[in-house]
Amino acid sequence: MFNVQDIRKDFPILSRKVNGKPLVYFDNAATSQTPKQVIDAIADYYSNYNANIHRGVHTLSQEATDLYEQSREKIRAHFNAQFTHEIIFTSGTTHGINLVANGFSALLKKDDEIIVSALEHHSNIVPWQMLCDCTGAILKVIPMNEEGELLMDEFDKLLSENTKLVFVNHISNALGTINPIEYIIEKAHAVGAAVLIDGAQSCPHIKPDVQKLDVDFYVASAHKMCGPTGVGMLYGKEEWLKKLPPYQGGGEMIAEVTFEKTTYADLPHKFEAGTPNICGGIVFGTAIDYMNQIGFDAIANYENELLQYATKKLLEIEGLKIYGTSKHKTSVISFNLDGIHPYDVGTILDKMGIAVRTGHHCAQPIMDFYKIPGTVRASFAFYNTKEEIDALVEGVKKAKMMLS
Ligand code: C6P
Repeated sequence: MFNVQDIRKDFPILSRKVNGKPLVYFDNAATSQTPKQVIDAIADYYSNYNANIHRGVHTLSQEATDLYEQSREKIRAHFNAQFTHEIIFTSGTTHGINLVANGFSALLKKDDEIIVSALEHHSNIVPWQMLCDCTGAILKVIPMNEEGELLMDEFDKLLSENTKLVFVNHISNALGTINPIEYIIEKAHAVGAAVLIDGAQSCPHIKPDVQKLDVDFYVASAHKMCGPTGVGMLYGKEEWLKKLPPYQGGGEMIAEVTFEKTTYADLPHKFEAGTPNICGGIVFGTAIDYMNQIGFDAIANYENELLQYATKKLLEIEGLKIYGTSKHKTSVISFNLDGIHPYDVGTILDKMGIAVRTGHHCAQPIMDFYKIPGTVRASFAFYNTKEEIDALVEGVKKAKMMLS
């Protein structure tokens, strides 16, 4: 049974005060909060297992290696990858995307085409621009409508035999739109293009099945799903990971090194040069266990309730406009008050203990589309409550009064 008050007891930070007021944390799309199960697992690792992995014959090193590899298997099971070696530990979504982009620099040629969408985070735009700069490939963009939805008719028109790669986020961080990735993957594959899905914003709400999706690459960050910062995962189909060259050279990713020639380690180690975030990798698995124990269906249902409630309440405020009004969206509300800068609203909300994000949310093209400098973004997680939304609504009303 989903009981939000019981769940809140798992998150120590939710009982602290900010500026003398109870913290209302609505910046979950930036990073989620950490349950004590994960905090305890971090302490347990450093108290009992801390050692470098894949290197030592000593017991600590072997135990840490086992925990790390068990976590990789947990991640495989969660995303339903076929093989554990298709899961690469990264430092986060950005790292995963750059790893793939770098790999494709060896496979693309001039005038090959790459498609991204108008809803992308900068980390799913800039690496592809850099890739185009060095290969002569061409970047094309799926446009969006006022509701913040991608135009699939336009996507169909962009596809051709020149399309080699398609990169789209599963859920927009700035607007919350859930993109039709099943359609995108099917159509891209029909012209022989590979697809990378940026799951940074979907993984806190949805349990993706990479085999069912038949996606080529899927990336995520642990810190958006109750885990720590500095760790994430890249799923890649075995055939693609074998084709891509390594991203970084160093320890761990080699089979044999001489000054004449180096051979590379098998997957997944080929892409994991250097000492990784060992503790982070291990407790990523703990965070996934925690979320699965609550259940992704229960999470999605409850967050949708929060989204509907907050949307209705916020729209009762005159002069408030919500950006991103697709029927298919997660618990993100991006909004502005008529004639008031989002930064000012965010600053006043902070004085009331309410944490929201303001600005372009690393998605400047979306703000350009709406011709605004940015928005106030409230993003809800399964540990938030309707009472907290009431506090937000009161806070926004107060901000409006003070700033009008
Ligand atoms: N978005 C937000 O406030 P990293 O920083 O590598 O963990 O994730 C980057 C990233 C990539 N794609 C999407 C869709 C994202 O939302 C993010 C991170 C945060 O919206 C911080 S900018």
